[in-house]
Amino acid sequence: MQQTVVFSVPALHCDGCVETVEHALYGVEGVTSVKGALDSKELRIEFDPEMTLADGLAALLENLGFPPEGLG
Ligand SMILES: [Cu+2]
Repeated sequence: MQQTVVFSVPALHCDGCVETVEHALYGVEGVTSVKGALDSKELRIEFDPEMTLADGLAALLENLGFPPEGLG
């Protein structure tokens, strides 16, 4: 099974930011696709919900300094 979550991440300012979060998220077991969009400041993540959860992905982003908006 596959689940998609789209986070609004205002701290995504440049390609370097996108690369940082993509690299970190691809390191999470269960994450199969990460797409960051600078224009909309959105991060679309596809993952296997049996291996990881959206809450955990949000926490990881927060720890990286890219907190998703409208959560917690
Ligand atoms: Cu940046």
